[in-house]
Amino acid sequence: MYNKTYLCMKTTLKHVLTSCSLFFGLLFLVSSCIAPNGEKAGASGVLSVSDAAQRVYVAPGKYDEFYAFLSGGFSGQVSVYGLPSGRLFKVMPVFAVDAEKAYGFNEETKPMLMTSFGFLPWDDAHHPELSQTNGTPDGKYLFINANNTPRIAKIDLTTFETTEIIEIPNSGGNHSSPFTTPNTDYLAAGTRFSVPIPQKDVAIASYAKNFKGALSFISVDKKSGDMNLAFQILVPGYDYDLAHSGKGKSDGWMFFSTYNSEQAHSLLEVNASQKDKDFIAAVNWKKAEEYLAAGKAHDFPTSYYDNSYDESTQMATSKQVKNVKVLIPSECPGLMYYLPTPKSPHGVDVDPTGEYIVGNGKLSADLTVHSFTKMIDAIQNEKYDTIIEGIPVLKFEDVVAGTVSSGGLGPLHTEFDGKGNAYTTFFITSEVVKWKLGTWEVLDRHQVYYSVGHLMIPGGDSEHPWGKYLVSLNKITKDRYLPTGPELDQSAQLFDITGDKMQMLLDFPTVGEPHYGQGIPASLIVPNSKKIYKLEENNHPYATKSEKATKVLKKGNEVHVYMTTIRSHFAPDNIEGINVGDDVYFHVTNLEQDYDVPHGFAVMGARNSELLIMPGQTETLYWKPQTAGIIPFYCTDFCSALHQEMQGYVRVSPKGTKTELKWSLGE
Ligand code: RUQ
Ligand code: CUA
Repeated sequence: MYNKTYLCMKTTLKHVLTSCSLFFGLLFLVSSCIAPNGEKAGASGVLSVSDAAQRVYVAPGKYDEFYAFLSGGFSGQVSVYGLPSGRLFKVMPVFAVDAEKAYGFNEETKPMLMTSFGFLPWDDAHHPELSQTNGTPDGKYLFINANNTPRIAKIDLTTFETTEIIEIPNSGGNHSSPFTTPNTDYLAAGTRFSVPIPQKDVAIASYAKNFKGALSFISVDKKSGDMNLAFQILVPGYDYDLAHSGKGKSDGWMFFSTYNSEQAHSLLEVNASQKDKDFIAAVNWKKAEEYLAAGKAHDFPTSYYDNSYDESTQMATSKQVKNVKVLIPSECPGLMYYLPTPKSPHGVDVDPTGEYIVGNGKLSADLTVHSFTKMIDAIQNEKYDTIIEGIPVLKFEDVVAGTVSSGGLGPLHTEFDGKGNAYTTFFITSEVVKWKLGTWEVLDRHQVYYSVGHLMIPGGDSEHPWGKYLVSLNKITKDRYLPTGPELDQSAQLFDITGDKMQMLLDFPTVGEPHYGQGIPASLIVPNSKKIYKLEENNHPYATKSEKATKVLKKGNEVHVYMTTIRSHFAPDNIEGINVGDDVYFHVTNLEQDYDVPHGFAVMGARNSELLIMPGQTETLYWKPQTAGIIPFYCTDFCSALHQEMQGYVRVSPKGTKTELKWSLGE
């Protein structure tokens, strides 16, 4: 099998090479004869290799048209790609420590990973979500959820740095998160695993009685971007799987999919698949605001962390919050409704007009599409099937707009192209199916390799998709790449969706497990991208702004080294008077004010990572010397022709020895 693949790959390579040379000459015409051009090929969805290669080719020195942000899943991070090239630009550390960037290792960023469970070096990051203005991704922030220990992170897209992480209390498995409203008023965060609220020691078999769900709404400050847990809604103990905001006519509503309305607590693959229908929960968050203003919320004591990174002081700080406002549906009529939806829906996706709410019932072949208009109608006429814990359940026939007989199996997620079409992934049959909103007819289907989870169209979950490309985020890779032992990278596949038929252009490997992704035109990010940190704006308490100001202070066991870097030396580069067991803090300021000139800093034997300090920035490495002797340190980033000379020594004396404290450069 590998032989066959390898042969295949060789042929592909030949084709690519051919197409590259054709690119520059008349031979291009010949190639068009051999293979039909894109439009013609469009009819069958089959594309020649040279045509596909041209469409993803970004010449050296040229930029991609789109940024794509793909979650790292179990890597805990977010990776940044260019489309259509599929080139990887950066891995942004979010929920996992990253030794390359000292994230979670330097003193400045350690507080970002603080939680009510203590410092956590890892999480499972699922769904990136761009901030929106007027229903359109605006390129300001990227949010992402931590699934394991419930949190939401915010990444500032001027610096591509994680600048806030807020913990979500009363939650277990923060999966239906962090989906934004059209003006980023709120991010939704529904709990996947219901738990006792507040937590308590009970029998697991008492699930139905003691376990509850929480739907959280995190507000985002319009000016500062500061996230706050505005309120939670206490709901029946189901699994709240995914969410998407209403938009346009349904602005003001948030939709959550649920499974396990059976309230099973064991062998869910059987026990949570009993009922024919679970629910999509529709929450009227504008109503929630009214109830909040009317003082209807209960104050629940709790404890969670809100960690923020301040770009001015270049420090993260942790704040502990002890209280949360909780609304209870039975006390708040009109707050939320359940829409019966077959069968254990996974994704819930709202079309760009806000009229259609698509339930991706993963155990069914058909997709159920609800109508927002019909839903409002049913609510106004109080046509309820039943009421569960104060939540009216509407009748299926009263809310359903249509069914897509897809012919696929295992629908998971749907995105939109803004031209009246929807695209749904099918895990079991490994395909993307294109269908028409309103008529529900299937227009096209394309095989993917293999077992697709999410898909991403830039802006494809907003009011204004840029419907040019579609990225299929596949779970299983198998024979797509050269083998790399038992573990293979996961694979993304890029499609051109401008024609009637989807056309597959490219495979590219991804980092970790991209669940969801977001895409946005580069033009919305590039103009605001920061190139350096200005030294004069560096308010880090241990910043050293010139070599003259460098020093070493020692008080008892605590040593603070105020150090600077500039091509190609550290100041100071000789330090004496440090003892075994001291608590040494190297505060290193990079004095460079040039784009893309970081310096690194590494100390032999440090139980820590390196530092990688951007121009104008200060970072702190903690070091506890273990043995007496001479310890070298050096710059890890090849910064200049004399980078290898960028090194220094610390003399470590035995505990209790009184070696004179001194530091120097060039003596
Ligand atoms: S969810 S595909 Cu978080 Cu579908 Cu992964
Ligand atoms: Cu600084 Cu290498």
